Amino acid sequence: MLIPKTHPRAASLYIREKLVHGFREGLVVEEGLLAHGRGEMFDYLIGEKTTKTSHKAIRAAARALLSAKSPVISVNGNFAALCAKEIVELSKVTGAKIEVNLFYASEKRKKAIAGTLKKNGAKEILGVDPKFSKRIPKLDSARRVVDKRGIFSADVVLVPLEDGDRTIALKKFGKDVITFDLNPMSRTAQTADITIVDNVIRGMGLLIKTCKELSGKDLEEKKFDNKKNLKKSIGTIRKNLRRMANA
Ligand code: PTJ
Repeated sequence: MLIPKTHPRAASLYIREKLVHGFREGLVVEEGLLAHGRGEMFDYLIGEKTTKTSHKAIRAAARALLSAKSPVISVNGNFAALCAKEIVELSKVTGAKIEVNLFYASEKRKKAIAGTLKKNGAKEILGVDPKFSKRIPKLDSARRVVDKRGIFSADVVLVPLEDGDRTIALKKFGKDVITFDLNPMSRTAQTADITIVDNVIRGMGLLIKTCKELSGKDLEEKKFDNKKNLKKSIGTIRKNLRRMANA
């Protein structure tokens, strides 16, 4: 990587390089590069920083993960390329299982992703052994195939970085869904129980830190209104656009 730290866009160029590296390593599919471009655009619009609204969602997500009975972190190619170390750490802090679940499913890529997570310290990776496959009803994409020890029997699922109909199907199947999505208007963002409108690169570290702070504490239920939070994120984008248009 040849990006000088003083470059005005060093952080976002570094994230892009990480993803391209993941692509060359066989973790990320070509379409994942396009998905990243969508994310970059929304990151620009939210100001390339974790907003107050996102901090609130991160706290709600930490509570939900820590109080879950069987939490699962669902991992796709982009998430593995950007956050392998953090996925493993979050799993250790919360006791969540890690499951590989792909839209563009291939056995080769599943193995590559599982291998990267194991290199980063994961002990067990679900979603790679067809012996345990089950189907989520009312879902057409390859994402419907899940592990019966993981997403199938989970109560809370972290589903980052996807704009699709899986969240609705998971909700109908009785799961609580947490997502990271830079686009507050995506289908996943709009249908999840808790949407963290932040880049996984920034948000995952903060989620881990918050889980560590709350771990072992009394997690009395706190009201979290996702719709209200999403409206605030859209408001931030609107404000930034207005500022840019008037500059
Ligand atoms: O690895 P696979 O086969 O499961 O495929 C994964 C991709 C990402 C290709 C697939 O899930 C996909 O096509 O995603 P979408 O539908 O483009 O949605 C990606 C969503 O994530 C968009 O709403 C983006 O704004 C958002 N996003 C992209 N990069 C980031 C992000 N959100 C948080 N952090 C990011 N770094």
